[in-house]
Amino acid sequence: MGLVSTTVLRDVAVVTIDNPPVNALGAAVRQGLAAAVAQANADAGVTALVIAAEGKAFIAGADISEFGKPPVAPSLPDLLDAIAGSSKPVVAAIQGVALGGGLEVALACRARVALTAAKLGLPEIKLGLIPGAGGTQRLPRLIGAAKAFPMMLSGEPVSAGQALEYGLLDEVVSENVVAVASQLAETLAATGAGRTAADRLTEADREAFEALAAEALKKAEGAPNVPALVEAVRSVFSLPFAEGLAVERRLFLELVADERSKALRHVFFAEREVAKLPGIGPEVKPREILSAAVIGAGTMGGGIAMCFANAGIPVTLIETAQAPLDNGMNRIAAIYDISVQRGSLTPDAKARRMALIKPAVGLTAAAKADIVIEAAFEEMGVKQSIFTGLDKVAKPGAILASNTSYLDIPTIAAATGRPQDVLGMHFFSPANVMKLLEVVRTKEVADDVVVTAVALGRRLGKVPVVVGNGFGFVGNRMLEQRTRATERLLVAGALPHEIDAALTGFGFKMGPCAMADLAGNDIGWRSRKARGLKASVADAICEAGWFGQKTGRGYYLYPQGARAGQRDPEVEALIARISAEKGVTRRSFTSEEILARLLDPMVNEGARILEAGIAARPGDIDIVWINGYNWPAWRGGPMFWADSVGLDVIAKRLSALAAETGDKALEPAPLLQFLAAERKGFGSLTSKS
Ligand code: T1G
Repeated sequence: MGLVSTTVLRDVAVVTIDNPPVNALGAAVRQGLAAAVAQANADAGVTALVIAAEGKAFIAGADISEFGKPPVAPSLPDLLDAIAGSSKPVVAAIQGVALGGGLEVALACRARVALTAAKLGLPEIKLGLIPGAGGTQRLPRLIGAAKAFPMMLSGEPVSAGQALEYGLLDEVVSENVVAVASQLAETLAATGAGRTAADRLTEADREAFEALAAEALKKAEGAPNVPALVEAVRSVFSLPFAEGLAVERRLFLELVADERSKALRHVFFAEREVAKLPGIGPEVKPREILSAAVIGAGTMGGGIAMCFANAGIPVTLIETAQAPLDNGMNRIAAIYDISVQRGSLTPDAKARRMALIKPAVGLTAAAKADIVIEAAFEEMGVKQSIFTGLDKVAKPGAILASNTSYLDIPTIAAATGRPQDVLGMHFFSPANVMKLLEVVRTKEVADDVVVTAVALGRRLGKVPVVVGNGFGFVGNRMLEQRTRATERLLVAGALPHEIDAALTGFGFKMGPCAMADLAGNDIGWRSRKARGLKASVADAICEAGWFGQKTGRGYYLYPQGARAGQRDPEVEALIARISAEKGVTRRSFTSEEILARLLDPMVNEGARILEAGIAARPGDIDIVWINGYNWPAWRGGPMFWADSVGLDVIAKRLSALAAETGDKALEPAPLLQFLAAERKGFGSLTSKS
C-alpha cells in the first residue's frame, strides 16, 4: 500500500493518506494526493471524494524538513487548487489533529467532518511563519476574520466542538467518520450544493479584526511574521481570493527564508531529538512512579514538591526539623495563593494540591516513595550523609536523585550501596515554573532509571535533557563562561548597563548583571571562594555587601525595592578603580563586540561539552539554553546561533581574545577548529534540521 491509496465505496472515492507518524505532506504524499484526485475526477463511476488518513493524526501539516530545500511539484497551493477545483465534491474525514497544511487541505474541501477528539489549528506562527497554502484566505471567509485571526496568531488548536461552533466543521461524530463523510459527499453530489457561501466578512467582522490586529502588532516584539499575518488576513477584505492567495504566498516564502523561522524550525526538531537517548532502546521501560519524596523544604525543594502536586502525584516533603518544614509549607501555600489571586488556580485546586504535599520530619518518611529527590544545601558532606541515610530507609527499586546544580553525582552515589539507582535531576529556579530538567546520567546508573527520570520529567511538564556528569553539567558549565566574560568586559571598559543592553537587544529578557543581582551576588561569591576562584569586580561588589536586589544594591541601585536597577555611580567608579589597579586602559565596546565576547566562550565550552559526551547533540545544548536560561527560541540556541555566525568567524574571534587576555582556555576547542576548517557547522553533527 503506497502513502496514498484510493478505495471506491459505492460511488465515493475514499482517498486515504498513510504516512506515519503524522501524515506530513511531503512531496510523495502531495504527488499521491494529486494523482488520486485527478483519477477520481476522471472516473465516471465516482460522484464524490473523501480525503481520510490512517493513524493518530489526520495531517500534521507540510513536511517541515522540506522547507528551504528545492521545491518538488506539485506545491501544496497547486494541490489545494486541484482539490478546491474538483468538479466532484470533496469532503474531509478528520480523525485526529489537522494542523497547518493539514487544516488547509480540509479548508480546500467542500465540507469537513471530524471525530469528537479531533483538534484543528494553524500553528505556523510557532515556526516563525504564517499559513502558506490558503489558510489566511479560506479560514476567515469560512468563520470570519475575528475568529480566524486569533487562531492563527496563537497557533493553538481548537477542539472539534469549538470548530463546529465556529462553522469550521460541518459535522462532529464519535465514530465512523469516513462513512459519515462519504454520506455527506454523496448528498452534496446529489444536490449539487455548492460551497457554503455564508459571507462572514462583514464590516463588523473587519472592525473586530482590526482591533485584534492592532493589539497583536503592539506585542509583536519585532517578530516579522505577525505583521505578515495581519497583512495577509487584512487582504481578505480588499482583494479577490486569487490575489489574496498571492499576497499570502509572497509573505510565506519571505518568512521561510528568514533566520527566525530557520531557528524555530531547528528548535522544533531539536525538541524531538532530545527525547532520543543514545544507547537506550524502546524496550527499556520506565519504573512506575506513584509517589515521591523531596528532601529539603527550601526554595528548590518546595518548588519541586509543587511540581509533583501539580501533576497529581502524592509527595512527602521532608526536613530535619519542624521550623524549616513549616517555613517551606508556608512558602508553598503563599505561591499558590498568588495563583488563586491571579485567577490561574481555583481555591479548590489549591486545596487539592496542598493535600498532596505531606510534610514530615526525618528521612524515614521517604521509606515508601518510588522516587526521592534530594534538594538540600549544596555541600558534598551534607549530600553524602543524606544519601547514606536514604540508602538505609528507601525501598528496593526506589530511585534516588540529587538536585545538585554542579556537585559530582558518582561521589554522591558512592555514599549508597545502590549507585545503579542514583542519578541527578537538576531543576531550575523557580522549580515549579522553569521548564528545563537536566537528567544527569552517570556510568553506573541503570538505563531504566534514566528512562524513568525522563518520563517523569515530562509528566511534571518539564523538558528533560539527558546530560553526562561533569562540573556544572551543560547549562551552568556554559553559564560560567558567560560570567567570566562579563567580568573581563567590566575590567576592560564596559559598564553593567552596556553589557546587559547587548544581551537584551539580542533577545534575552535580562542581562548577566541584572540576573546576578536578582539571584544574589553572594551565591556566586560563595561558590568562587569554595573553589578558590577570584573575580575582581564581582568580589569587590560583594565585599561591599552589595548582594543585589535583596540588599537594594548590586551592579545596580534598587531604591525602595525597585525591580528595575538604576545605574550606580559608586559601582562604576569601583569598576574603573579596579581597571586602574590592574593597569588596564579602559575602552568602549560596541554591542556586537560585547555580544561576541559573551557568547563565543559559551559556544566554545559547548564544543568541549560535545567532545566530552556530556551532551549527545548540539541541539540538546540549544534546548537546555532555551528552556533553562531564557535564550530566545527565535535565535535557535547557542550552537545554532554559532552556525549562523560561522564557526570560522567564532574561531578567529576566540583566538584573538585568547591572545589579548593571555587566557589559553579561550583558544578554540578542537571540535570547533575542526568544523571551522571543514567549513561545516555543529548542525552537520546531526541530520534532521
Ligand atoms: N513535518 C515533519 N515532521 C513532523 C511534522 C511535520 N509537520 N510533525 C511532526 N513531525 C515528526 C516529528 O519530528 C517526529 O519525528 C514525529 O513526527 C512525531 O512527532 C504550508 C507552512 C502533530 C501534535 O507545526 O505539533 O503546514 O522525532 O514527537 O508528540 O501552511 O508533531 O519521531 O523522527 O511531535 O505525538 C505546521 C507540527 C507545519 C505541527 C504530534 N504543522 N507537529 O505530536 O509527536 S507548517 C505543525 C506537531 C505548515 C503550511 C505550513 C506534533 C503533533 P521523529 P512528535 P507528538
